[in-house]
Amino acid sequence: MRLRLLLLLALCQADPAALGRSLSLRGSWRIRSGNGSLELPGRVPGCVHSALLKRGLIQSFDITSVVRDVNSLELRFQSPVLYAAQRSKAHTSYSVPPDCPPPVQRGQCHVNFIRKEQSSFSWDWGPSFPTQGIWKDVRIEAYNICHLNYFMFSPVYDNHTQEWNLEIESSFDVVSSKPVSGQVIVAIPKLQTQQTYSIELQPGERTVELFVKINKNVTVETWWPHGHGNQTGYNMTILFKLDGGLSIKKSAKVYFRTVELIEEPIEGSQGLSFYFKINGLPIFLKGSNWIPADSFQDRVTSDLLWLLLQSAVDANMNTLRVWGGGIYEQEEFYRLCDELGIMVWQDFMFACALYPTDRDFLNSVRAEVAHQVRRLKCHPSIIVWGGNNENEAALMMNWYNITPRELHTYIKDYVVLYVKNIRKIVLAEDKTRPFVLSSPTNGAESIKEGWLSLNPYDNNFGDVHFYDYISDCWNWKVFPKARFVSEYGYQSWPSFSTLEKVSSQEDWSYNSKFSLHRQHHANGNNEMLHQIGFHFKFPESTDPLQTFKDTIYLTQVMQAQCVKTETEFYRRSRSEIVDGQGYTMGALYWQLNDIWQAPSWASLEYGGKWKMLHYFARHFFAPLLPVGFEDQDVFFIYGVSDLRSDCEVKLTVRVHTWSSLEPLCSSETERFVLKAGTAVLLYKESVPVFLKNCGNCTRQSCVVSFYLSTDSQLVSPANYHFLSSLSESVGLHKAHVTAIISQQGDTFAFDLETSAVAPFVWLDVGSIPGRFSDNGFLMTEKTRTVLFYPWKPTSKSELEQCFRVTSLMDVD
Ligand code: BMA
Repeated sequence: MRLRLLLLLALCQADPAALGRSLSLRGSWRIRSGNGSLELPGRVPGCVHSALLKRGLIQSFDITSVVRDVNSLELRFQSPVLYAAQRSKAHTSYSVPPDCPPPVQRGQCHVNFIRKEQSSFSWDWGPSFPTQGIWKDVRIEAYNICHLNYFMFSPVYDNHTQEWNLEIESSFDVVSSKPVSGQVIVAIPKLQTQQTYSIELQPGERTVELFVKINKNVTVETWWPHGHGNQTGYNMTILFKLDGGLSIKKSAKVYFRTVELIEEPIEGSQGLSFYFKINGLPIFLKGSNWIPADSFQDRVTSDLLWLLLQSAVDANMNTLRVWGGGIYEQEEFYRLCDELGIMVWQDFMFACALYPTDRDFLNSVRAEVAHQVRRLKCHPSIIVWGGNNENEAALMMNWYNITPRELHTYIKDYVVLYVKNIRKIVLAEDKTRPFVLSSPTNGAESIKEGWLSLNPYDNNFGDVHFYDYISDCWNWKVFPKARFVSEYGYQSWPSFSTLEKVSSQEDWSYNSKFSLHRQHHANGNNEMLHQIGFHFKFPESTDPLQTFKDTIYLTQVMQAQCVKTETEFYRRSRSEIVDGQGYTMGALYWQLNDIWQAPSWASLEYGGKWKMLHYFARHFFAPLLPVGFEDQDVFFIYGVSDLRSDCEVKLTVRVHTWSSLEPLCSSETERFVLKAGTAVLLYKESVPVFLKNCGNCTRQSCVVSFYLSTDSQLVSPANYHFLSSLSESVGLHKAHVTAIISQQGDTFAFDLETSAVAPFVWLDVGSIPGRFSDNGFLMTEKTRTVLFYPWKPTSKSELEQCFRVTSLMDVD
């Protein structure tokens, strides 16, 4: 069919002066087919397809005429690697870096030219598996009146009337040639809310918007993040009763909560705050960053997602950032986050690259963004949308050596993609949560500077990412006293039982081909040794396999201790401004989970086994935590509370000598009130005075431990502070730790006994799935009971067979 575009020019109405310059031809046109069989309205800019679509004359694919009794469906896939290369080659006007990942990643090139999981072409923690195939559910839908394409809802709180409302949008494809009318009944029984609406759907794509007022005589219980309250949700049903006896029923869970991102001036500090309020309450975001759970998404089961997300909650996390180099996760992921109270910082999938903005690319992105926002916006867990990962930083810190002359082209592309398209679509589709353009970003300040800041890592604005593998991580002074730290971390190796499954004997050394091959971060293996070298002795066993296992253990000890020091610094910075910096309200370490068996920043190994860091996270993210640190020979303890109410506690400080299981000194404060949502100084003492008052202590021979308690009960984890590097410690003996295992219902008790003080006691049951109640701990008492929670049925004898214990002095 030949089509003609007709413009009805109202020349007589145009400004005559304008005729001499230029006259815009934008606006309403008419489209007529060559043979005149069809005529319809169109728009410029626009295209014939969008005009036909708008009129309902074409739909995504109508297969009515080709369907037979038996059908064969053939889908052809082009190599994503070749496709990306072709698209990059076709982009002749200028290059869009980076072309290829660093060689150490052994990956594929030009991933920024294809809308597919960016890390599937390799990453610094992952392999290159550029998958292709139908990786999500696919179906044929048959309908002859209309079809419900999207069903979306947003609870909205009316500050003025102090009432909850629910905005429901239902988008239909009406294929009937006549209007379809009927009734919609919305019911939320627990909230004693039921409303009926009459609707009429014209042919074509139609959206019905309903506004439901929640019965104000019933108290609506809000959804709270984990650690702050319940995750109450309400069952809702919607019934569309339409002409022709068609009825469509939908049910969903509705959760009510508000979210605000607060960026406002702070007294005594330059810049702006950057923190989230949920239901009006400021909340410190604690957690980590989520990457795809497998290279092959079809292997990601509900069970695996549950295991990983439950592990996040068990480690006292309340937030995960779905990082922009991965995928928009499956429905089950967000459903679990809703139910577990995990807040989600949801990136759009753009990471560590510049991106093209040609028409095809933008069209694809627009469809992607609109679809994801519609699909996901009903989830209370998602509290913020993020435009991309590190692309503001990539441009402004000039990662790709762009000359000043070329910069404006890339800045223009950045603004087109993230501001004029993604941001615009998100704000139009969803008014119930904030949108930040990038991570890290300076937030409002970046916007003020023209959407990109000169230094997106500014501690006084927005969020920062911070990595430093060179400085000693026990020195908190190297960490940024920023408003919000959304990425930071250190690598470690996964446990031997995890590696063993994908390697063989010749691979089991730190410098084997295998070890180098699996390390995708340049110099990563050396950086781990460098950090270990600051505080620990290297393994010197004559047995090479033992040396490998000891090195793995030390990388995990180092990582756990580094991330602990850093996280505790951020948590104790929530209530103070020091030298103009502070009010830190978020700590999300890099990264929660692993995509394969390899060294990485993760705290959960591929398959879900907890690394030592994850056990540490359970402590350093605890709602009540005493944090110890030193500054110029003075020892401080801060009390950090994430609780919603004040609590009355006392602080106990103990000093142990490495050589004895009896504490040397112990002191206790009076009971005091630790205010809700604060970090305050509880204790301050000069180290020499402190040591002098406690027998013959020296920095090398003693260690300090401390905890918060009420009269009868420990209310915080027991924390500790090392007064010297452990490689310089005096008096530590090799500890002989034994365990008696007994079954107690679904769990197993490990009754431990040690012959000496033992740092970093690591209990390992190899590949038996499950986790301990605690692990990697400092054992200063003779006995201790630890529970093992199996994830699959196991037995006492199986556990006894696999059980190994390692503590620091075993490494020699
Ligand atoms: C950050 C992330 C990832 C990366 C990690 C570790 O920059 O955004 O790109 O894997 O650091 O290098």
